Amino acid sequence: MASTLITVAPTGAEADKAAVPALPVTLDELVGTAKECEAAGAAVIHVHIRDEAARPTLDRGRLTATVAALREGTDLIVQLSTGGAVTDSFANRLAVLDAAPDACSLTCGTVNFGADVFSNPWGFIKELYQLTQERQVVPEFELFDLGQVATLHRLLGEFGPPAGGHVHCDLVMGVPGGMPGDVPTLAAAVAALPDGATWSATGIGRTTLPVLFTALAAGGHLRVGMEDTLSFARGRPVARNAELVERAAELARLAQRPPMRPAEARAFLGIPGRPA
Ligand code: KMH
Ligand code: ZN
Repeated sequence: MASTLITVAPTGAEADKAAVPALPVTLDELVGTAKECEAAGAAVIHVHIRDEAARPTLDRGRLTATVAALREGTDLIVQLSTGGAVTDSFANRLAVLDAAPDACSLTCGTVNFGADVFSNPWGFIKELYQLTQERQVVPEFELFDLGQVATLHRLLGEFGPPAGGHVHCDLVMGVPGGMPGDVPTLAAAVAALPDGATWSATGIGRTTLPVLFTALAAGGHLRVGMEDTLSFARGRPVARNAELVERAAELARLAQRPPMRPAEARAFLGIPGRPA
């Protein structure tokens, strides 16, 4: 039976800990969340970290310690964000790979991001991609808009396949400024992906559930977490990341595509197993 890859994105760079106390921002909170989410059915964790004041940071020492702690405490595939916050420099975003994660995000173009701009010019994309190939870090191609799918084709055409040899994408839908989180847009994006690529989808904010149901129906995989939504239901804030994973896992089981476990996910994504 086919299974469903569930990624949890527990923190993000945007939500404010003071306003959202359930957001995991310390290393202990992150590892605790990761354990609960693994038990609930996640196989990948998409990681943004915070500093001692709960502000987003790309501090190399903290990133390295985070990768080590997540590996120690879980079997999850550790995917570091190279998107960071909209204020992060390209140099710091490239340096994320120094923390030697299993995987990283790689966004395929610039997008309006609410009142901000999430900047990913071609020069940065190709430098980051070549670095992932050199370091053998498996990229997940984050696609916020249909034009970014064209850039993904260009990237693969010019620089060849990614580390691990398999192309896996994440459709990030419903960002104010990116593609909407609806059925026709998801269908169009999936139809435009490179042959052989697999994909997950996540819907930001109120597009979370429509995108989740559409992705399952279309044979895709799922990303959920407090990076993408802070509401479990209308008027009911998310209490724990794990409840979003539990809901995704339950729906995946109902669709007869149960959650993929981390070892299976490693084989699926082309990520080597951990040394014993
Ligand atoms: N925080 C956003 C500006 C990624 O992680 O690669 C970018 C983002 C994408 O979250
Ligand atoms: Zn992210």
